[in-house]
Amino acid sequence: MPPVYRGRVKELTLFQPPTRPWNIPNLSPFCAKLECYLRVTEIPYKTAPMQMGKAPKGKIPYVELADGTRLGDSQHIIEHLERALAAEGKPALDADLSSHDRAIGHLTRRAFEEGYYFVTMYMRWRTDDGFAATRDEFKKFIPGLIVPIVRRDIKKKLRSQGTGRHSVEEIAALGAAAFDAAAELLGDKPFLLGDKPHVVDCTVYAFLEAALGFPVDSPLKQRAASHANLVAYRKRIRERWWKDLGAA
Ligand SMILES: N[C@@H](CCC(=O)N[C@@H](CS)C(=O)NCC(=O)O)C(=O)O
Repeated sequence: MPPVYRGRVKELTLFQPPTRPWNIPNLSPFCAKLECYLRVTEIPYKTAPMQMGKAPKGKIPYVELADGTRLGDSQHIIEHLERALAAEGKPALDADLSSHDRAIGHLTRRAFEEGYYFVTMYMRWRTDDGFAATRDEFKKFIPGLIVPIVRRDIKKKLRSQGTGRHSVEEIAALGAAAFDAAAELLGDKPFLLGDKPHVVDCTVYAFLEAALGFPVDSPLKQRAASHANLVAYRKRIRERWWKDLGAA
């Protein structure tokens, strides 16, 4: 497949956690989404470890543009870059979408980012075996003593958001429904909305990596892995844009 876009938008710096845990792009699915977008669009970038105090929205990812402007929120950053590509007369990743497909992409993306995200957090932080694997990765870049404090904070947030009130079985069913729906939408197409990737693919790919790459087995992981088309989709994107990670 030819490159989707050979960009001239100037090099930016992507601030994110500095590791590639479990042979996946990033601990943070939002960082993985944005980095995937940068790779697919061939926008030049370098990475640097985040400093939360400098994050414009207090969250990761955030970027610093060539002119020194800092932007936060993966989607805000992508929308800025989509406009920058269009201003250069280059096709933005989602420029070819019909309004119907744009709506499907938007709703699918939001289902993962605002719904399934909390399932990921639950599996990593709320379950004891999930936490053991997560703690080992966090200890690579934050002091080990802080990790239980982060856990306490995340468990509190999960409870107030609502996901933390469910049993692990209920969570597995919620998460499975997201992958069942993504598999149905993908069907036998190469990408969710057709023959080429769009922003929604960066999101779904990032969450698929988080689920399939997580080293703790669970009915949820098994359900995601049971969709042969999703497994092939992950492989297709890795082989094209994440060669440096090697095979899954
Ligand atoms: N809507 C944001 C969500 C970013 C987000 O939730 N990032 C998490 C890491 S996956 C974070 O920064 N958490 C730290 C915190 O909430 O303090 C985006 O798309 O960038």
